[in-house]
Amino acid sequence: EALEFGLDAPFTVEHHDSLDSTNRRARVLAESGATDVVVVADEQTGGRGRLDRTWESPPGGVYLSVVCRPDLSMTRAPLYTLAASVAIARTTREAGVDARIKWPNDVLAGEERRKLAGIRTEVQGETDRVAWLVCGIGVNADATREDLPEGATSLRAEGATVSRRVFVQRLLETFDELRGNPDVVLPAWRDLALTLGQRVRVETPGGEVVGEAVDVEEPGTLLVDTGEGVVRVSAGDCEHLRP
Ligand code: BT5
Repeated sequence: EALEFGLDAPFTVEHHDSLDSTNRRARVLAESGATDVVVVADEQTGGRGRLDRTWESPPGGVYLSVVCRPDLSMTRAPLYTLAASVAIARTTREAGVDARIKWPNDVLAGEERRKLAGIRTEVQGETDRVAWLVCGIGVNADATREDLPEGATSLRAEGATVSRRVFVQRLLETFDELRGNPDVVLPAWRDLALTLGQRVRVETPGGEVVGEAVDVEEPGTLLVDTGEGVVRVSAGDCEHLRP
């Protein structure tokens, strides 16, 4: 079903009432050569987080996946996750809700810094050339906190007064402006980041890194000052520690 979004961005939107996972559907489209297609669902029955985690996807959320074919090396793909997090945070702030970014892929909202949104980027290609990239975005919208996992929040629970339709529209327009534009994405990310300046513990594939998060650099690498030097972390789970 095609939905009239009246988008000011070059995307074709494919809308579903319910899907197992918009990323899964987007991967099928990507494999068959599609680009600049956005798969949107009102609920997911098998929403995925990073790795093999679950993304709880009750009805009335924003679940979407953007299929892109950027002219990009594989190592730079995390720039798309950064662009998505900036787009989510900006769109949320436009809706009157305080939102900040937690490295690498969370958007937190409200004074309690609860998780409002997450991003799962999947990418396929050769080392020096991305074939396709699927940027999956989940934003809790109409759900109450009781319908969501512990520590989560939604646009509605934070008092936002935006419809899901307008939110998706603005989100996609902002994402389109930012993608592939590292000179804009990185400064915008720094401005919205909650992680920078904090003491963090990052679980990386190579072990744990503890220290102060001092900066982010291309393509999304977190710089952590451990006291014995600066460690560059390109992937992992980050926890903000109390000072
Ligand atoms: C993420 O993973 O945050 C990425 C989420 C991406 C979801 C979108 S929805 C559209 C597209 N289609 C998909 O199938 N996925 C993408 P991660 O950083 O691994 O965080 C996952 C963890 O967040 C879980 O283990 C829970 O602890 C928590 N969580 C699960 N559902 C949540 C929700 N609705 N709101 C807040 N936190 C949640």
